[in-house]
Amino acid sequence: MLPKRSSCADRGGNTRTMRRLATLGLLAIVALVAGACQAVSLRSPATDQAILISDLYNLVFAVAAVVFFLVEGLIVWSVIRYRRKSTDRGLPAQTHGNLVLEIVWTAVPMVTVIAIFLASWNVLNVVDARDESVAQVKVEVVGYQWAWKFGYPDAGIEIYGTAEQNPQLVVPINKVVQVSVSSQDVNHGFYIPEFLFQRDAVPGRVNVFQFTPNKLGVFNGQCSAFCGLMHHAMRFSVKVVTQAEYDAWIAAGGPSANAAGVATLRITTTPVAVATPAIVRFSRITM
Ligand SMILES: [Cu+2]
Repeated sequence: MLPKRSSCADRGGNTRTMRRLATLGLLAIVALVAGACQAVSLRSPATDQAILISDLYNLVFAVAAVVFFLVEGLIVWSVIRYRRKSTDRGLPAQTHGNLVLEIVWTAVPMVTVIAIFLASWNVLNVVDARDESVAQVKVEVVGYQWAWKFGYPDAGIEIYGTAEQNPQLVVPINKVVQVSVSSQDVNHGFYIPEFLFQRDAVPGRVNVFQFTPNKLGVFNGQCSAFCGLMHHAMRFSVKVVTQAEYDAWIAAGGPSANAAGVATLRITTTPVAVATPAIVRFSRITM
């Protein structure tokens, strides 16, 4: 029969267990914060509007992190500080109500939520704001199963993508670009992660938005609405170039027939009929 452990040994064991739990908790918090920071910084904003959205994300994340550590810290502190000891008999002294505490934990969340609401409202208004008179490039985007059409009405250029050859939108840096997005069949979603922006492409409706790219480079986009079996093929990209490069691109009539990745794109001024494969044709269910 094993000898019974003394209460001193019990306390020593409890202390070691608490220390191990505290260490594990600390490691978990560090891993969580590191992972969250990486997730937040995965996409660096590439438009003026995206910077505002990114700042809003970071603000909300910072507030959420403070609330998390405050609440979890108080819970852990209470559990450790007021845990039952071997010498305890019965319940501790009970406290009912604390006016100051109740005012604080009502007012602080209220002020926090109102501040986040006002910041979000401000960013939403800026991102959704559009003024046709300041648009320096106008683009028409049409989604169809399973690609995109990009049109430059002022230059008479239309680019039709296919599921195999994803189209590329070319825009100049630091210029206000106005996009009119619609669909010719089902709902699609025009989404560019680095722009931190998505807008629905809806049949029979034209959604208009503006953005100002502020980084040179190629930014990949993807249809964000599940629109059928080949939804995954609805990719595209946005190439941000200098004004001189953009002017040369427009003067050349759009993508070069010899350029890699656009060789099979059709450049035309008349819409093409887009065939829908039988395998992805859906019929309406009527009762
Ligand atoms: Cu789609």
